[in-house]
Amino acid sequence: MSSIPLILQAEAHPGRTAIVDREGSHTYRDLLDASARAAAGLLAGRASLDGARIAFLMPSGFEHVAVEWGVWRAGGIAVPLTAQHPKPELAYELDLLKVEALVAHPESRALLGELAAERELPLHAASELLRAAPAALPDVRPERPALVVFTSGTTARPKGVVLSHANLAFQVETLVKAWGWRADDRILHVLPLHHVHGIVNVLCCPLWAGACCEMHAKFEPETAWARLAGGEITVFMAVPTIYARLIAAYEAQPPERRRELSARAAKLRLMVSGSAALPEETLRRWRELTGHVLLERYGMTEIGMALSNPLHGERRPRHVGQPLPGVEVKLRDEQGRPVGDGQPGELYVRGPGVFKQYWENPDATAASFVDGWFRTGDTAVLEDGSYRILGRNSVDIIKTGGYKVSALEIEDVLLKRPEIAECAVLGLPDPEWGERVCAVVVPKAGAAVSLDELRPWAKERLAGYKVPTRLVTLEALPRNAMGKVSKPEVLKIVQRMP
Ligand code: MCA
Ligand code: AMP
Repeated sequence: MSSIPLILQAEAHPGRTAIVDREGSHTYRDLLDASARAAAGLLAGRASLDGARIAFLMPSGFEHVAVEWGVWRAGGIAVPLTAQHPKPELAYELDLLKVEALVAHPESRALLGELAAERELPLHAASELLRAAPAALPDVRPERPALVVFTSGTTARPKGVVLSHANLAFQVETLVKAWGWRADDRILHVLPLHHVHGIVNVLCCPLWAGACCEMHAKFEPETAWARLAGGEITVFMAVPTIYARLIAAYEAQPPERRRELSARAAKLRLMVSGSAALPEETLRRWRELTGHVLLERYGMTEIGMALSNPLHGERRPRHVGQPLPGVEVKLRDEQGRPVGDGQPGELYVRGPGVFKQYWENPDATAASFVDGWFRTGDTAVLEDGSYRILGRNSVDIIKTGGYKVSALEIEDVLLKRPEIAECAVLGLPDPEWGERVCAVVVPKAGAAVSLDELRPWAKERLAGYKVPTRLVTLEALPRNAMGKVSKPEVLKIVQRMP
C-alpha cells in the first residue's frame, strides 16, 4: 500500500493507456508493475531507501517514468539528469547530492559508467531494474522528499530544489482542476524531463488524470506538427521558443499543407505557454495559424505554477493571469512594504506547492523566504486584476529557450581561458530565444579571443544553452562609482553595436 498521491491516482485506472513512446503503448498497470519492480531492484532486500538520492539519465519515455516512480516507491529521492549537461556539470550534481546509485539507459551507459566508477557507485541498467523480482515496498509518506531539480541562482553554482510528494501532489492537482484535465486527454510531450515544466505540467498532470502522455525524446518541429495535426492530441504545452520554431516550420510549408495544419491544430482542446515571457507577436501569429489564444501561465522550479490565465474567460496578452487555487501571491517593494495596484513590486508566493529547502543550503533557503513567503526575484505588476511579469530583479539571471541560466556561472568558466582577462555575460533580447547568451570579454595584453575557439571549449564545460552565441571584445569594462562592473552600461554598449 503506497501513500504517494500520484501512485494512488494511477491505481484508479489500471487499464487505460498512460504513456505512448517510440516503443509503443503502456498502460497504468504496466507503469505500476514496472515501477514496483524497479523499486524492488533498488531496495535489494532493504526495507526502504530512506531518502537516498538515485540519479538516472534516460531518454524521454516509459522507462524513464518507471525508474522515477521506482525510486519514489522505494523511498528514495529521484534525481533526473540531462544529457545536455557535460560531464563536469553532472559530476557537480552527483557530488553535491551525495548520490547513492545511478541508473543508465544504453545511450547513457558509457558516460554514467565513468561517473559511477570514479565515485565507486553502483550503476544499474534500467532494463534489468524493470525486470527485478517484486518485493514488499515501504509506505512512503507524502511529506517525504521526492525530487531534486537543479536551478541556477545568482550564485555561481546551481542549487538543488527539494520537492516533496505533497508539493508535487498539490502542484499537479491545482493544475488538473484549473485546466480541466480529463481522462480522455492526450498530451504531446516534447520538453526535457529535468525541469518542472516537463515533469509536473506535462507528465504528472496527465498521469494524475488517467490521461495519456505521448513522449518524444526530442522536440523536432516537423514531427511535432505531424502529431498536432494527427487528430489524437488534445493538449499541448511548451516554452515560447518552441512556438516560435513551430511558426517558422509552418511558414516553410506549401499553402495547402498550411491550411490542413491550421484546421487540425484548431481542434485541440488547450494550448499553454510558459517558462518565459510569451512575445506578443508569437501569441498573435499562433492565434492566426491555429485559432488558439495561448494560455500563458507563470511558474518557477521552487513553487510550481503560481499564476495562470483562465481556461474559460479572457486570456490577456503579456499577462499571466491570477493566482491558481490554493496559491497566495503578493507584491512588495525593496523595503518589503506592500505596493498598490498598477505599481511594480517583487512577487512573493506562499502555498502547499512551495518547496521547503535548497539541498543542504540553509543560507540560500533562509535568504529566499520572508515570514513563510517565498521571494521569487521577479518583478510584477497587477493591472485590472491580472498580473504582468516585468522581468527578473537580477541582471545576472538569463532566460534562454526557457532555461534559466546564471551569468556568473558562465563568467567563472570563461575566466579559465588563458586569453581572457575580464568578462561580463549578458542576456541579449532575442525574438526566438527570449534572450541569447552574450559574452563581453577583455582579452589579456596581446591575446585575441574568437567565438569559434571558445564555443567547442565551453561546450565541454557548460550545457549547450549556456554556451555564448555572441562574443563582443572591449578594451575595458565600464564600472560604476563603487568600481564594480556595470552590466547595464555593458548592455548599452553592446546594443549600440551593429
Ligand atoms: C540551443 N541553441 C541555442 C540555444 N539552445 N542558441 C541560442 N540560445 C539557446 N538557448 C542552438 C544550438 O547551439 C544549436 O546550434 C541549435 O540551437 C539547435 O540546438 P538544439 O540543442 O538542437 O536546440 P533544441 O533542442 O532545438 O532546443 C531548443 C528548445 C530547448 C527545444 C527550445 O531549448 C528546450 O527544450 N527548451 C525548454 C526548456 C524548458 O523546459 N524549460 C523549463 C524550465 P548549432 O547547431 O549552431 O550548435 S522553467 C520551469 O520549469 C518553470 C517551473 C516554468 O515556469 O515552466
Ligand atoms: P526556473 O527557475 O527555471 O524554474 O524559471 C522560472 C522563471 O521563469 C521565473 O522566475 C520567471 O522569471 C520565468 N517565467 C516563467 N514563466 C514565465 C512567464 N509566463 N512570463 C515571464 N517569465 C516567466
